[in-house]
Amino acid sequence: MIYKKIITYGTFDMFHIGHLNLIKKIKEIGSEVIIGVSTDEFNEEKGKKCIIPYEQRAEIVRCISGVDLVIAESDWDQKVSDIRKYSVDCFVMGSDWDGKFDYLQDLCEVVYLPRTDGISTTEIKELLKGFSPTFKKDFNNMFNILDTLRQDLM
Ligand code: C2G
Repeated sequence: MIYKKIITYGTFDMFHIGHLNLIKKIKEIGSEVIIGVSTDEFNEEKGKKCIIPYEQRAEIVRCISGVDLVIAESDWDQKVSDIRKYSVDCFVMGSDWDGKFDYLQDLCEVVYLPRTDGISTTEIKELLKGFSPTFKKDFNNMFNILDTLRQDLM
């Protein structure tokens, strides 16, 4: 292991393989893993509306093997005190945050790991919008019409 204690932060809404891949990569380089999960209120501040409430998002992350501690992330500025409080020697984020937390380099190593392409909570939400109840009803109606036409042609 390269680092004793690693900390990272995130919303982890609609938990997906991109989140898991990051946590797995963190586990490969750190003995102890602390994860700050953004509260619902902090997410509003980030301009994000969560689908899954904080308690459930935190519980999912807490139950991932290799995650040693989950803390609430309630504001942008708590990272400095968290790094000191937990004697963290490495702060990690996915590469979409590249450079954004370099100011923490005075306190610990700052590492940006490659994010997983092709998946994001935003994309999942967009996909789900397409499966609204009316969409399903319209799809079934269309399917029935096509089936009737097929039978007429037989
Ligand atoms: N991530 C990833 N690959 C994806 C999606 C996300 O590696 N396909 C990473 C992000 O780079 C981040 C972590 O997973 O490091 C959590 O992502 P989000 O839940 O989207 O968190 P975010 O909204 O970026 O909040 O103070 C930091 C913020 O709380 C980060």
